[in-house]
Amino acid sequence: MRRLAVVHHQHPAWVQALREAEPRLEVRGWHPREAPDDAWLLEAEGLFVWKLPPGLVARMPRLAWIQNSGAGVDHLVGHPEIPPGIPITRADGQFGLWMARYVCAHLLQEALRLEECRAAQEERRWASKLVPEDLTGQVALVHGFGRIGRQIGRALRELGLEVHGFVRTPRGDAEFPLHGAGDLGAWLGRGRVLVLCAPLTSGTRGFVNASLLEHGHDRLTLVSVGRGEQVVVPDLLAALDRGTLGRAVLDVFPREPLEPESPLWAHPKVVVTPHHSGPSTPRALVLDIQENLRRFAQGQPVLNPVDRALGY
Ligand code: OXD
Repeated sequence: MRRLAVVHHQHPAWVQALREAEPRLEVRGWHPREAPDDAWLLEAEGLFVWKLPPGLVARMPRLAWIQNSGAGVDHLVGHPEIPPGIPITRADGQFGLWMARYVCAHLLQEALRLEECRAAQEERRWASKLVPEDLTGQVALVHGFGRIGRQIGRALRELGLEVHGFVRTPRGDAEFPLHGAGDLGAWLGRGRVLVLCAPLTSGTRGFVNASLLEHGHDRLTLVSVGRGEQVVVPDLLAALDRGTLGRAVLDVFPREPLEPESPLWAHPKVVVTPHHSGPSTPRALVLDIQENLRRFAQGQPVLNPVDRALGY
């Protein structure tokens, strides 16, 4: 039986889901702060992990596969302790639907003027002038168009928006126009909403900065669900204050939890949520990696390892 070590702050739930998904594996789990059983780890060939504790990989001489417990692998791809030949796989299948709901919920809250309706209700005021905004034909710009971005794009299209995807390498697509990420600035002026859901790489770190945001306008809403490090926070605040950005809905931050003294908390045009747009549920995530669990149990190479040079 091949061994899969689970090192995760919620290891009992993951161990149970992984054992159920692939009974041919021997699965054991530890909290990242707990000392694992070194003798058992010596023979383990697989590792299921979120934040990699320092020194762990060195205790696993037979390690042949790392499965990330989420979509973003930015914390793993450049990790100096992981030898180059070890395949790293990610799991993003469950997040698209959650994140699509998140993006649509925040956009609809604005368009339907729900906060103003609630305020009017509290004053027992019949606010007949609170006309909802028509989103039909308005432009949604989705930066990052893998499985997650596409699902967000589909949901926005169902709401009536015209969706454009922005990707590292522009390509033809049967469903949506896809542009190079470098063209995003030229599109910002037309955008009603800009969704950030690309992986964090050297190319996306800090790319939402003053020079991009100067192309925006005061009715543009930015929704960030990928990685906080893609947004330069002082530049974002300056854009909101200057009116080249209308509102920012932020689920991810350069440092998490967001520090109490951050100006983002109190800014009237910022919505802060606690990195909850794509919750990981063991059952759904394990379904997404079922085939690789099967292959690993049978000693076959896993499918779709991330490209560590590209960073995703
Ligand atoms: C992920 C996350 O990358 O939860 O999966 O942020």
